[in-house]
Amino acid sequence: MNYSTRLLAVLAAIVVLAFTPLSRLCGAEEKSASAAYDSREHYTKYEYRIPMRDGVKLFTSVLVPKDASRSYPFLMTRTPYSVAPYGEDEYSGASAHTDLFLKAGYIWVRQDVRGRTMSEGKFIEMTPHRPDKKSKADVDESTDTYDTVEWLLQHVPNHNGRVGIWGISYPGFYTSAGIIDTHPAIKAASPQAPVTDFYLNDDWYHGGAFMMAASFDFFSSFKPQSGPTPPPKVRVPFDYGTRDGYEFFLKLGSVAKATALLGGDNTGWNEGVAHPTYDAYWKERAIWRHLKNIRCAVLTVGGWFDAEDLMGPLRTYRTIKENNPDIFNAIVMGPWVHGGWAGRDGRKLGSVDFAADTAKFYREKIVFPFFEKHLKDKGDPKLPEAYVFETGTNVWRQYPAWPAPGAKTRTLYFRDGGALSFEAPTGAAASDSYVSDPAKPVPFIGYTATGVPQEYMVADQRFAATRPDVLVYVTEPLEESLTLAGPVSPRLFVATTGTDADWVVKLIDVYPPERSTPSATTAGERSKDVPPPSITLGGYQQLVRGEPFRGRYRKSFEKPEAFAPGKVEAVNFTMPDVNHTFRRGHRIMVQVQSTWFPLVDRNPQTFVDIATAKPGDFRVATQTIHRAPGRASGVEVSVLEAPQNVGKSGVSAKP
Ligand code: PG9
Repeated sequence: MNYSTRLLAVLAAIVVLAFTPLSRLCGAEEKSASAAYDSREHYTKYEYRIPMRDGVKLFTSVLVPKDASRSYPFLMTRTPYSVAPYGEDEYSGASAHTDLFLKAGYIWVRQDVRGRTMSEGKFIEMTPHRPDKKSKADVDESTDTYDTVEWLLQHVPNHNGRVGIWGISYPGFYTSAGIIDTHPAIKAASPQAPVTDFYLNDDWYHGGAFMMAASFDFFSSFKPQSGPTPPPKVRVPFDYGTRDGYEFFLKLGSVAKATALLGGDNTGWNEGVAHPTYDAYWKERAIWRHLKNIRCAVLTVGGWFDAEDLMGPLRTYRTIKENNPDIFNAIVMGPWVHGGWAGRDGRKLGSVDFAADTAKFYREKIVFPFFEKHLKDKGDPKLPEAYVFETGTNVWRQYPAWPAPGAKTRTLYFRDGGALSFEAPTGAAASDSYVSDPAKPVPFIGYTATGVPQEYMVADQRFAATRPDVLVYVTEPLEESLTLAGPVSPRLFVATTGTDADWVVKLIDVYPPERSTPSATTAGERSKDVPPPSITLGGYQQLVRGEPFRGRYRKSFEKPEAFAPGKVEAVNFTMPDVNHTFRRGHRIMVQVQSTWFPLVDRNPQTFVDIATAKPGDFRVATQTIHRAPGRASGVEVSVLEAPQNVGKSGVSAKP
């Protein structure tokens, strides 16, 4: 997650006015017509240091509407990323994501969480929830939220007694954690891209593999602090000394070397790297295990192309549904990157065009009406339990639950000659092999960049398809469109000449060669590192979903196990859901490889501690994928025969 991504995520989480001039935060930020909206004219800003039950004071900015002729609900976000600018005379411009609310009138609350920026106390990564509280010293995000709400209700005038909470990414985690044992005044919450389990596919580890480039980029700017500390006037991004992240991390060698680059005292990074298995450190931070006793309406939001916290919203919605069946609990999944629903127009990502301003539709027709209904009894958007954007056809779908009811699990099998088919193999033993060399890992993007360019989640995979260390399986052109609506689960039968290996599986939509639609990106729009846009999308291999799995965890994330060289073993894992239609004439492709660099740190392909692996530990290995009866490798998908026709994007007719 590069710095500007996180800033956008924070900005997007601000329902209260961003106090930093928008133009400085995200230059490319859409300048909505209402960006002229002047909060200073309509709101008075106050800053408080609110005492928690253990005495720690949390810095809280509050904007109160000047019009005292009516009362207003609170809308709050709690963040580790600062509520700058500080000072009761410091305001900043609205954004596309906030002006709807600002004009409608809310008491806007933003709080530095415990131990961050101007708040007192000790910051703990993803504060573990304390289910058995015995004294005022037993605090967590649920108690800090409860105490903050109590204080606001008693000290802020003109409120209507109701509170909403939301936030994106880390602020999404604080939203989820804050509604456990919900304060009675909290009537609505929207955890958005909520960090939900750092080890099970949110941010740090995916399939047990370390998401190195993103984590390094994030922690290079998210530093520990001791005591209330104002944010730096100017944030200086980490200097990689090159624009080529692939070269940077290859030269670095092992993850342990990165620790030194971050100063050696970066507790967040150090803790994450020190726990490569799913141990108590991660389990006690897995907030989804405590999403109980929630007594407010919940609208969870996520993006199908969120490189950071895509599993989080899916897991949050599912767990809240299981544990709190009597509340309004809904999920929105759009064609967005991390936080992309907040400030951008949600029309495009890289070369892919979703044919409508999906983020504007979400803001105006989904999240704004959600809070207006539950915090003001104004209107009723009659939201479905699942409001999901179907990529490929580019329409919004409404379902009574997610995954879409009626979806059927089928397996796409790897077949002879690189074929991919719903027909299982019947012939004699067969397999495909490739040589995986950690010194020449498969890049995750086909151009140079540092950090993780967000568009990689839909990028053209042709740069990888031609590599000898990438297996490619592809269907014939589809005679009928095929819609996937649910998880994607690789089912592999593998062997390696090493004693450990990573298995990266990528589900890809191959456009027909004659497709002439121009690419969504134009010269003016692409970021510094995105390649020149393909003038047409003919033959484009769009990544739909891709994830790594570290083979040593095939039996348990708690107890890694070496491979016996040459022994055939099952490697099964599940990738985050998709809702994608492969149109008629397109092909479905699956690529399999054992490196994905530097998105994922390299597996030495020997059974050693990876973070501290030495150059001699990194060995070439031959990886084999079996595809014969009884060892029929493939990918399980959720096929939805007849998705409900909801109409053009943004116009949701009743199904
Ligand atoms: N997903 C980002 C993150 C949170 C916590 C740790 C590491 C990364 C974020 O945008 O907040």
